[in-house]
Amino acid sequence: MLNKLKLWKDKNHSSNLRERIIAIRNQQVPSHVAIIMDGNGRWAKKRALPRIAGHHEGMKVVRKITKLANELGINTLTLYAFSTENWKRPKNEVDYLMKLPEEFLGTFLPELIDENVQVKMIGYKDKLPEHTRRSIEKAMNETQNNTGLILNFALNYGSRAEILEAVKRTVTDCKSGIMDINELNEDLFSNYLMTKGLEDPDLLIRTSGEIRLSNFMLWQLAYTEFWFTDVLWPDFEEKHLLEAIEVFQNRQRRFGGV
Ligand code: V0D
Repeated sequence: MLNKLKLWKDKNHSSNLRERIIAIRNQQVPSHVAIIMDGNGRWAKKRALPRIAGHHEGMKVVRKITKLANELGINTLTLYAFSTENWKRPKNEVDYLMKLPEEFLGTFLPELIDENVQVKMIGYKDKLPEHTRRSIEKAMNETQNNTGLILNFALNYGSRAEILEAVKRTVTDCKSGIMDINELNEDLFSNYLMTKGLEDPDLLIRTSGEIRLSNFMLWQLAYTEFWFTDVLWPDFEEKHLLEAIEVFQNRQRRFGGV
């Protein structure tokens, strides 16, 4: 394409994004958006690249989408980065994935701090390699007093295990008398989940054409709007998040009402 034409198109494209961001911000923005970031392996396969190349590309998209979520005024962005099932993948792939938090934070933590982002995590921390856990904990510590977007990574997370764990601790507290079983309700039970203190998601996005939950936030997604796309996570762009939120806002307008 002619350079001039390409420049014109880029400029036009970004001004289109700016207008959409403003329009979205003028309506009800989903407070908590959760994303199942699927399709990194498929993206790599299509290009005859190793799967880890897809994961690396996906990491860059995380940065882009975090920035946009912050600009949109979203309060919490939960990203499903690694499930309890993902340990079954080849060792070299798992080893590589476990280096991504360090690489991501090594590159982007200063910017996140600059943007007032709080880094959080849900999932079983104890099973993560020491180096992975330490870099995430350092980021959580350094951003804990920030008041902007909560960037919440679901890592080694599985929802049934989370619920079962919560049930066990609830029973323990009932037996010891800390909790009265007759007082136990949905709100009190929620405090036993890993998402304690976080709102339930308003919008769930899953990429890569899979239409299922795969053991993700089963309790928390009870009233959530779902938006699915065939776009693979490494191909996910700003315009896709904007589209998801526009659809969300249209549904709210049509069904939200009284
Ligand atoms: C690979 C697509 C960022 C999904 C995104 C360990 C699969 C890129 C993180 C990250 C992953 C996690 C915690 C944190 C900071 C960054 C990440 C994993 C995979 C699994 F504090 N991207 N990313 N973690 N991928």
